[in-house]
Amino acid sequence: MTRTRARLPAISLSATLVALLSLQAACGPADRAASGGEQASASASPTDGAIQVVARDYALEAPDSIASGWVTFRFENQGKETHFFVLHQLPEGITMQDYIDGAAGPFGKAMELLQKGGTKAEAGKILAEGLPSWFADLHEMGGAGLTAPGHSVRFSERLPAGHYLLECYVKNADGTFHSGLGMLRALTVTDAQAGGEPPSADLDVTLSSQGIAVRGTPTAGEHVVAVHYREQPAGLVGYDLHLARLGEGQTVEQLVPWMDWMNVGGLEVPAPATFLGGVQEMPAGHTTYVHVTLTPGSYAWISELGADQGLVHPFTVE
Ligand SMILES: [Cu+2]
Repeated sequence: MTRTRARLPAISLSATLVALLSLQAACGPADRAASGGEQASASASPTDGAIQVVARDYALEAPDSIASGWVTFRFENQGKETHFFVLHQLPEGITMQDYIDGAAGPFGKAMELLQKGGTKAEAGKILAEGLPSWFADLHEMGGAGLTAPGHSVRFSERLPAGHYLLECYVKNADGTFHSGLGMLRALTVTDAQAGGEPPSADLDVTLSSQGIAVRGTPTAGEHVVAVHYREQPAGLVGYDLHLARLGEGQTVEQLVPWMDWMNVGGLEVPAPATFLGGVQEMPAGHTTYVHVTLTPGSYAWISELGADQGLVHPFTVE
């Protein structure tokens, strides 16, 4: 199990890269995302001071640059599909084009193998041997969890200065990654200090290989959840946290395999739950804060990585 898990992060990242390859093939979207300037920048709301990121089918609207330190995002899904955004921090001197170029060969080969029925472990071996060495210095630095159409999520995280990519790699029913349709965008985090502070939390969630540990009672109403990343497995993608509301006939058993894009139908919309946001992975030792509003019903906290290995926590709100 350990060997399999160690490879999962690298394989999960391939969702990102396959999407980038699609972008490269299309040329237009890659140019647009790289320049950043052609997309309308969402203006910050005067009422809450959060950095606004808007998802549409298929684009991410956000500022071109923001200050570093504790920052608060508000991610709003104005599309008709479920979306998220991850924040990839690029190593010093590495550009979006380097990222695309470095990934093209290995991920193309890995995908080809998977489509022919190869195993995840075999695909992981291709990636481990083929990716450029700087991939080890690529950091996943948070972002918004899965968010259903018409919903939004507010969260705070501490971001260092650097060059980032925002990406949604949820897939359509035909297997097309959203980033391949335009949901990829560059973001610069400057040396200027945002000056924000983390909010006070009344619920705590801790992510580790032991699962999702929750402290506090998720009653109906508004909560601020502190998400602690106690450990992250080796690799480029780690544990994250999404809040799923389960409607009539929807089950955790259906949801778990959906979280893995490499499974048949995995990460393909329509999602088998109504996602109410969450926070993407950050390195071990970080804490992020996410605002949630609960009403009576059935829910689950769930991680994209490791959901089938215990990182799922169903709960009921009375
Ligand atoms: Cu999307």
